Amino acid sequence: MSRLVVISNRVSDPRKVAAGGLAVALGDALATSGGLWFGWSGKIVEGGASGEGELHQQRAGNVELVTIDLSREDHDTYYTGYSNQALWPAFHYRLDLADFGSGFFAGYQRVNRLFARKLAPLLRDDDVIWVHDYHLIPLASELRSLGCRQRIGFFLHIPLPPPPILAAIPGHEWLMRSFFAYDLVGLQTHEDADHFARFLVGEAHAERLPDGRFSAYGRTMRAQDFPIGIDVDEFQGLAESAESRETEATLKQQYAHRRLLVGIDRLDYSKGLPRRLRAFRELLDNYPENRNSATLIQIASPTRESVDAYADIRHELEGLAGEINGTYGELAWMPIRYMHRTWARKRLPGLYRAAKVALVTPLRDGMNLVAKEYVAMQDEDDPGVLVLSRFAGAAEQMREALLVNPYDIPATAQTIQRALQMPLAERRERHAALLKRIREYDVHAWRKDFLGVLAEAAPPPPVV
Ligand code: ADQ
Repeated sequence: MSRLVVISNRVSDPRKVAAGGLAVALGDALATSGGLWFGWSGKIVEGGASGEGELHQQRAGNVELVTIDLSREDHDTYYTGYSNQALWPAFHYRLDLADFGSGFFAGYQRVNRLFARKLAPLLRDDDVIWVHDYHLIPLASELRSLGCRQRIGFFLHIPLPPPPILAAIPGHEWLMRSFFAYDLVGLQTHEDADHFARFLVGEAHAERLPDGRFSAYGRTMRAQDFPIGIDVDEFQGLAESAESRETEATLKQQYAHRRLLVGIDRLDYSKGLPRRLRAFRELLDNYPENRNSATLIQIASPTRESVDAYADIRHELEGLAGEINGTYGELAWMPIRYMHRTWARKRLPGLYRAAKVALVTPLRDGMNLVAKEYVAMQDEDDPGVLVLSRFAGAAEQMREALLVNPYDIPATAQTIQRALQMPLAERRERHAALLKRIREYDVHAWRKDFLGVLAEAAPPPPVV
């Protein structure tokens, strides 16, 4: 069996709960075949030489974790700069927020080259290599230029926008060409895969082969959607933890005579949080029976705080939460409980179970695993209702949720009201259909599907 090598910006120890479902799923695959996981260590070396970094190696069972430090300049240009201020906004349809600042692009190339240079000597001829996410799009082409001939797959966790948006990215020709160094490119949704195909044919003049692969720049590559899932069993197991039970019991007692709604996100402008709060305010305005009753717990974890757009969204959100609480709050009831922190993973199931309604209303999202986690955690006999943005990748699979357009605030408020009033029989029916689907295509099925298609996408290289 070939060894699996995973490369992602950050590496997590798959044995730790905090690592989350993806790490567990990749960890499983790595542990089965014996594997290597490579990425940034999380350490920034002030004054370190750019394009250089110390390697650290650590064993976790039969998985080798190899990480590399980054100099301050590399970190600020590759990670904060090109990845999070150029590619992240552009790929989330927010060209207005994208900064293609000088030095970002060169830093991105430099760090991808550094990763390739450090990784290549650790590779075996028959390794299967799986690269994750937008930080590392050019990694395969850097590896190929060092002579690597292994099978290499790539999975994009964020959306892929339509061709005119991609075409606005300076250097997009180079970026798109980089994809052709992979044997397989995985995307979250049909829609993303369709955008990608249109771009490849229309802008990169790729030829679509009869078997569905694309040919350009002297290489062929397969691209298709693999909607990422969660580890339903692992997550349901977490619900048994003391922390989760305690959270559920406390909240159920506190809200015994009220209705609890929940939102859990990273504090990112793509998640649509200000519009969500405005829709909640509209709910209180238009449907007064919710006053003194409906409470939204909104947890927003800090992220990328050195980027201005993130500081702006935090201020906007805090202003709105204060304004809504100031207008409607009573001594014994506050409509919004807003927390700017990361919630312990072990407590999440308890929060999901106590909430009658989950609001997952991003303006654009690759998939959104919170939507799936909420469904996985519901009591099948008395499940809560998922209000889901049609612009989350998850909406393609989760048609039985109440789908909303988050830009339409009155309609969103109306849908939240419908969720709060939904009869038990309808809740059960919708929940059963959703749970069945997220169970069938969980994160393990996703991983096996991707690696299976990668194995077929290109023949193993000849052993010399
Ligand atoms: P994210 O943008 O981070 O991921 P999401 O899929 O919603 O988005 O969340 C990932 C995980 O983080 C979930 O397990 C969730 O429980 C956890 N999480 C989120 N907010 C939290 C909080 N405040 N406290 C504690 N835990 C929190 C990117 C893409 C997504 C895609 C995933 C996976 O942006 O679209 O679904 O990768 O591919």
